[in-house]
Amino acid sequence: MTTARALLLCSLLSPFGCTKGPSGGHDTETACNDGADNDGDGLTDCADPDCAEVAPCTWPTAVDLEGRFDFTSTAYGVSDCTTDYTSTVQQVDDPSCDPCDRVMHGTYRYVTDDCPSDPNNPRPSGGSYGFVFTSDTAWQVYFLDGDQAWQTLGTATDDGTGTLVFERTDPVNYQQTQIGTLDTTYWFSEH
Ligand SMILES: [Ca+2]
Ligand SMILES: [Ca+2]
Repeated sequence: MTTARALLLCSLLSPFGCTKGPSGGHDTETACNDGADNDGDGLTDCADPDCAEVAPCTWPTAVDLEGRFDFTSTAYGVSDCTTDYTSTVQQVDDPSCDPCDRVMHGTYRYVTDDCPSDPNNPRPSGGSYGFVFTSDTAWQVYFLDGDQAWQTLGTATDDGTGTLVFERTDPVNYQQTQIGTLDTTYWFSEH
């Protein structure tokens, strides 16, 4: 029997046919995220080429992040300021973000920071981000806040160059008066 015919028969008979080897298992990796080597070829989950096209194997495990907080003052005597940081966020095992396909954590390197420091609220040394990979060009982004609660940030969308950009603008209040606006931007790109 030719190989092609054997494969066709195999697929027609599946799941009763197509066993191979002493393990008697499947002939392909049937689940790409169960921690098991389903077809007994020594390659588990994403390490098996059978899973090459299957999420979550196609999802990134490391992403370069640039973050910017850009404060624009509308109050007399209050200056504009900007905080920029970079990070490489890496996949971590964190099931606490319930909807997330993946959680990534990274340490920050501050590039620019001319905003006033607050001794009671020092700059974070790193951060955790959660992602739902809605599509290749849109990700839902979550952020783990200082109280260890996941906050929904919104959608990062492809800017046309493969970098996914998240932007939002929030009012900044001081003693119940708005003193300016804060533009938050994250750029996520392939590591
Ligand atoms: Ca396998
Ligand atoms: Ca598997």
